[in-house]
Amino acid sequence: MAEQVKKPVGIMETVLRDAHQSLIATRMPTDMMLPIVEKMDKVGYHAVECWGGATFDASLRFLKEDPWDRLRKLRDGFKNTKLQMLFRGQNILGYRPYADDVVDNFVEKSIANGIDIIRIFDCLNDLRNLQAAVNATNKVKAREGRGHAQVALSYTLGDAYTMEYWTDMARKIEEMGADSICIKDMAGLLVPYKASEMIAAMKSVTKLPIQLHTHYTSGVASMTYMKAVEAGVDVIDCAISPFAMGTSQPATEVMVETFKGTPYDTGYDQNTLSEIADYFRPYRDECLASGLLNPKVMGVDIKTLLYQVPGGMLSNMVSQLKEQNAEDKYYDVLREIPAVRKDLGEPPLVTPSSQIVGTQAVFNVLMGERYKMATKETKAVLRGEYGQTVKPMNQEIIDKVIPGEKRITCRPADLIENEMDKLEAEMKEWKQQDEDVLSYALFPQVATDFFKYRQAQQEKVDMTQADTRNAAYPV
Ligand SMILES: [Mn+2]
Repeated sequence: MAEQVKKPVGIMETVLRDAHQSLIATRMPTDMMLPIVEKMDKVGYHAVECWGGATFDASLRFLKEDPWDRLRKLRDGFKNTKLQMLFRGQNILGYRPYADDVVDNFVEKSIANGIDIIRIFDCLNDLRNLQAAVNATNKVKAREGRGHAQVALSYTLGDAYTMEYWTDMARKIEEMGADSICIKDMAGLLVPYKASEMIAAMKSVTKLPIQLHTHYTSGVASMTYMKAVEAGVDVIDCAISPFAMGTSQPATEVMVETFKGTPYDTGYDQNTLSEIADYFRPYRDECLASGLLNPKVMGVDIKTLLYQVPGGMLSNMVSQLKEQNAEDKYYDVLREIPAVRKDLGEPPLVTPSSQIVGTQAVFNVLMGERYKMATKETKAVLRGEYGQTVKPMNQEIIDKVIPGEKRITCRPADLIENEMDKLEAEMKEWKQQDEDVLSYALFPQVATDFFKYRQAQQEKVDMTQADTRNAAYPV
């Protein structure tokens, strides 16, 4: 091995985004992050992930923090390290498709406030839904030399998802002007030898760097990373040990040690990493003591591999069934999920398709008749409003749920008129910075509540504390 050419693997540290999203419902406050930034900045990480839909939502909703302000503070602290965010394609950080002018503006402001790398994904892997965000990033890059568009493929299993499918997508991503590719395995479904095969196949058709993202949920993640690195993957997503494993990512220190002395050696200093772990460990203990971190999510959930359903989706489903006093229907719903997924064109299960498929499956079982009731979102998927699925949707279900309705075959956002002016007009009484319009665009009610709270704080009025209702965010 010593004679092999050196090819250090990069690590993206997820503790400031996905790790706390996966383990403690995205509740890490900015004040917890800032004291360790200077040390983290010394490691030499490929990037630090620090922003995304759930962090944005939870900041406004539960922590009563301005997510833009968090980003600016992190940017101030990270002098050498690239900052990365997760972006839901045309849905931005929200749950519905937005007009291109909102996508454009959001990308502009994200980079202006400190983001370097934007990881853009679509819940249907419909690349048309990613093009506007990629173009917007490239526009900033051409102008300012900063900004990197990473297109993420949501990894999933199913008849349609052959090696030809993945290599074909890799080619198309290169053609659409992206800077790198991510394989985003939300549920930990990618097993080690499959990862070897997939990375090698993708590397044979594209020159773009490839980054792998997975979760430890099913227990295979570190083996998957090892095989992927051997097959040539460029970057892996890891979390510092106190916030690693379980539904989070493999531990950073473990991966660093694994590749030490090999051609893939990261060169990171274990002492620095150890100091970072020391910083986060008491916070982990605190989260365990308060119940925010449930030891249940730290184990291996083999059901993930058996049912191919992301962990977060299972827990949502259990709470929906509980509300209806129908917990005995758990296995009926588990069987119904793949059936609904097939009806809807076999999409990957990731926000928001995971919620749409899961909720419809619960309805189908509880109503005693499939699609007796369809959710607004199921109807929208069937109409094509979320984009094109890799397989055709079930015509019988289309005829039953949206009889005679017109379906969309173009890029959905082509039908959405620019909306920035309208959004600004709706919220202008609260606007203190341009970014506020974007917060409002994504989460109108939550952002408005935050603006009221902020104003009350500024006027020193004592307002009711943040809503602490538990919410789970699929990752
Ligand atoms: Mn994730």
